[in-house]
Amino acid sequence: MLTEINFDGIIGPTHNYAGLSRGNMASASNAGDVSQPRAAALQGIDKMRHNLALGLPQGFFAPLDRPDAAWLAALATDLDSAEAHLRAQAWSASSMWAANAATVSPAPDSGDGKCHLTVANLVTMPHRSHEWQGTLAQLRLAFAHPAFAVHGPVPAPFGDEGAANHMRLCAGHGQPGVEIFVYGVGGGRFPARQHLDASKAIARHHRLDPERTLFIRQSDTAIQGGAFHNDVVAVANERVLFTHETAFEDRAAAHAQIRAAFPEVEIVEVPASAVSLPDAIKSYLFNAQLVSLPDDGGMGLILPTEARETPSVWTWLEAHVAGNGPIRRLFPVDVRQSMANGGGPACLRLRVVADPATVDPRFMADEATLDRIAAVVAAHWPEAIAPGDLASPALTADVRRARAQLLAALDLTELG
Ligand code: SUG
Repeated sequence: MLTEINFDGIIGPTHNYAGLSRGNMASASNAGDVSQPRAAALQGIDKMRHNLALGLPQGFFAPLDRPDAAWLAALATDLDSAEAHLRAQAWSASSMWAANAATVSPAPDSGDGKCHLTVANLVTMPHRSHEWQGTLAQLRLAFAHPAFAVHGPVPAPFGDEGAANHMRLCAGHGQPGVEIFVYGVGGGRFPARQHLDASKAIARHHRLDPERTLFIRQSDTAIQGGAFHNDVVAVANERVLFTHETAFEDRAAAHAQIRAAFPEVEIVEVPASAVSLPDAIKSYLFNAQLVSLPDDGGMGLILPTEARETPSVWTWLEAHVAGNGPIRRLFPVDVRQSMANGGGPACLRLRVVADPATVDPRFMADEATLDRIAAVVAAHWPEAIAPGDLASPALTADVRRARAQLLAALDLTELG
């Protein structure tokens, strides 16, 4: 049975605030703060527990090997002598944001009946440009079954940031869908990270039907306002598109294209007059997991607690729920450590529609597995990392040991 599985990135022991992502307001404004890797990872695990308790299938990816000594070696330097900015880029735990791991096209959308995954090249940001090798190794392991086709990255310079700029509309997850690729056009103060040529290459690799594939331009207003990925201003689930008024460059044309390709769509648009773009970005209202609830057939929104603390956002949401909109329930979750780097609940997960029996079971979560992960985190993840700590050989040894303990606990040492 095809079902939606959310794979969350386990937040790695090197989680820190280095201000590496230009155009990402949270990353920039928290640069230099002291991070709390242990609390961060436990927050992520609690989110997974929350979603499991709702009856939603849950998987995970392991953190990558950081600091990335091989990447520094390719730059003819090492952890001791690297310039501070390169050292920070080698240390980043940014693979936690699994929405940027890959673009996924479920089997019913593809000409060959396989579920296709293309690992994201993430070339726009140096600290993320060396994620794809470790991510690809993991995708090849998790999705080794012939039900899947896993592709390498689109070549540079065509920036690809994975599922964060991709939405799917469908009658049910296992039904054929319409896939929407959202791209940006560069030239502004902040970079457009998703290139149209990358999105089109992925659609070809995934053998998508051109009639059911849309390419829509993200608005410059959104990008320059700090929405560095489309999933900061829009999210889709089944027949519902939940979006901010300013998400698309040509709003009317985008909505018309979507309605023409998928007439059953329900577009739930939040007007800028009700929630300003800065409030939407600060609260991460749209960086929520819009999920179909197994119990009652309605939809729920798993959103950051920051959304509840932003009056315009909470007022709009409560009115929507009271007014019988398609979002029936609101579930605030605390992922503050990730939020402070610009990663909300939706950034932390990659959606894969598949039969769970075809996924390597070592990547599937249940309560017992999450207990095991939490025990390793509690015992081995650093409590705090200050910017100056990245030069410490002792901390480097600690974080390497921490990840090795986790891989051993998950029987995933081959990712070593
Ligand atoms: O790529 N932050 C990430 C956040 C990614 C959010 N993902 C989605 N929207 N899907 C990014 O900007 C900050 C790291 C630092 O500054 O240390 C960072 O990489």
